[in-house]
Amino acid sequence: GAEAENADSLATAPQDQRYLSQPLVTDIYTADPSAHVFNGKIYIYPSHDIDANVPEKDDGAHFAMRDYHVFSMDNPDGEIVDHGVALDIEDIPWAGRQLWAPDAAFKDGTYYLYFPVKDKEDVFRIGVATSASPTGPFKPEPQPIAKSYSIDPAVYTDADGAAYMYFGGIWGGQLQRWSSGAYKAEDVYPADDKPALMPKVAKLSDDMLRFSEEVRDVQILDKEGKPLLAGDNERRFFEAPWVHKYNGKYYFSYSTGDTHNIAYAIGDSPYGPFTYEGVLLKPVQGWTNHHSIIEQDGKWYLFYHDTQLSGKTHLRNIKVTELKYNPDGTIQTVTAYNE
Ligand code: FUB
Repeated sequence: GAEAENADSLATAPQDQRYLSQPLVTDIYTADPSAHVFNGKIYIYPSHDIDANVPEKDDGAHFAMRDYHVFSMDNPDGEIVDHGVALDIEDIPWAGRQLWAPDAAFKDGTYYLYFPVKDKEDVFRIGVATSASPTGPFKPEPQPIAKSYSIDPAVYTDADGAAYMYFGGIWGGQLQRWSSGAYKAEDVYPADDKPALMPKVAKLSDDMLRFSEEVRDVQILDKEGKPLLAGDNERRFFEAPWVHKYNGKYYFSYSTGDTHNIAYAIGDSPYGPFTYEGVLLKPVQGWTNHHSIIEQDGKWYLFYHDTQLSGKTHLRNIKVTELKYNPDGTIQTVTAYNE
């Protein structure tokens, strides 16, 4: 209808059958949904998209977000509750601009919110904030996590209690500026026939506030055991890492960015290496594709976003659909559109 066509106003959820799923939230724009089950309930930690009137730029400057809201639901068909502002950029002493895709974790009675934001020198760092409640408000630590850089933190806690942070994003996410180990304000990409820039992983300290070891590369390999190449845009890592475990295997999934897939690779250790397996979510409306995967009551769910409500790449809306596996452990590819 007319409302849905007006890109500047939020429509009430249009039950549009061309879409596999409808937006979960319709009164604000939300993206990059990191979902978790805490105490049997689903909590979602998305980006909160706004129209900040920043002109569209190649490096993503128009994704100029300034706070986070946390959402909860008893199950994916249940009512979604907006718990309001959980963290505001004004309360992060070192933050400059662009509060991007967050994640959350729980340990020993405390909830941790991990978030990427550019510092005052315009360098992306990853921060952490804590709360006694899964919905916040979260209190940020005074400094970014030491030796953190780039974007899109995803924290996976293994069955033995060890927690790992995966992170990184090329292009607007600045990973290509760290090839030397230190930040250089210059984009350096490997040649197309060389190994691609790989996402990063580091084990977290017992207090969940620091890296307890040096940052390592996450190797994503082809079926021959060779690293995916920089020119392999259909398959190589771009941004949005996520890790989950299924039947004893570790699944590393991520966005291929300029080719817009959510791809996945499978390994035997949280550090990898991971062998490329396929695409779990085909491109969605809008440039970005960013997801998370959870299990609740024996069913698996894929949280993702598209731009159904706005038609604009930087004003997204989160969605959820069931995720299904084949008997051999591969994932059935999700197509978000019925047309
Ligand atoms: O939402 C801002 C950025 O866009 C995220 O950090 C990326 O993963 C992409 O979705």
